[in-house]
Amino acid sequence: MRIDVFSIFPEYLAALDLSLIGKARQDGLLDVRVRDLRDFTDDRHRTVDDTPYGGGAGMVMKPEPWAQALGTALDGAAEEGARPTLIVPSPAGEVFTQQTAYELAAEDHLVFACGRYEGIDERVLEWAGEHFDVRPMSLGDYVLNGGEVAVLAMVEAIGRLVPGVVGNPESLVEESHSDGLLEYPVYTKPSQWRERPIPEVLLSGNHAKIARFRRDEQLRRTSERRPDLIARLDPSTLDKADKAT
Ligand code: 6GU
Repeated sequence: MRIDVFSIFPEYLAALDLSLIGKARQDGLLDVRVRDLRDFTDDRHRTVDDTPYGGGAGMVMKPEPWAQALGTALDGAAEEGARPTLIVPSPAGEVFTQQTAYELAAEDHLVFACGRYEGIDERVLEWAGEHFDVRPMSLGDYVLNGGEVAVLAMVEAIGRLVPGVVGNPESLVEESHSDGLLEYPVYTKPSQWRERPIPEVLLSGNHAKIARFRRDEQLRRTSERRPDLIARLDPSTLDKADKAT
């Protein structure tokens, strides 16, 4: 998978050299290209922003550097006529979920356009729609100073779902959100710690009972912490014992 990221703070994206995603890059599974938006300006001051038409606080990102930058993401595109997905991090976007991560992990080419200030001139997104599938995306209902931290989160969530990136794909099956529920609690040695034993069933060797215990804990936790997720569950994913819980 090819991933282009454009930002005026490319140093923020240095974390993509580390850990699982850094390893996937080294292994050739992810082709991540981070570029400085200012390299696509043509004035002495490398200007990327200007004052908003209609007035108001803050600055708006100018269209010309964005058009130059996004044009280079199309240049080396996999095939003629391919439409890469352009993700624009914004608190005004659609909420990014595990479902979104699965969808995007199946794409060949993702492009991230990190806005700063009050955002990017809207005409850039209109123009980009001619060449990209444009998706404004939000991490949740709070405001960050720019898209960079959101891109770190999204690239990690998407990249780990690309086949081969996570060594043991089984670990993707039982994690939070994979089945619409939060993950069950986990324990390791010692079995007794500061007067706290682990739940006895985990020592029983009874795999059916352990599975039932974990499933009940998932349901209990999710109801307590995220009732919104329970309301959105597909009823066909619940078994008889789930409904009794
Ligand atoms: Cl994706 N961008 C910014 N700037 N703020 C956010 C966000 C994204 N998601 C939540 N807040």
